[in-house]
Amino acid sequence: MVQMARRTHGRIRGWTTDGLALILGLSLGGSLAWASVPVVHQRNKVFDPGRVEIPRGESVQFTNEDPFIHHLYIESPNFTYDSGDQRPGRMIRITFDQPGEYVLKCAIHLKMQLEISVK
Ligand SMILES: [Cu+2]
Repeated sequence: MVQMARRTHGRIRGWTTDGLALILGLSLGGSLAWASVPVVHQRNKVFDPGRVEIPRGESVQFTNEDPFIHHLYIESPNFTYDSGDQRPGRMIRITFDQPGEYVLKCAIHLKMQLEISVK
């Protein structure tokens, strides 16, 4: 899985999506800081990358690049989240205000897991 995340192909896709996020952020009146939000791709029923570390108060953006629905959720003692249906192409941002180690899962694809470390 680590090797997949390091493929050049993955990097190019990442740049493209960041560019799109920048354009969307500007068109929505957002600041340039919007583009610096870490992006996690959902592709082939895998989170890429499989782990992210962010400072407290920051957001992570998720992009469904699969041709089918995902459903993100977090169940933790100090933070719960449920995205509902995440249709293909839909971007979701989740903000983490509490420090801790979180596991983000997909309610549809049970093997999909992402570790999120909030410092
Ligand atoms: Cu899924």
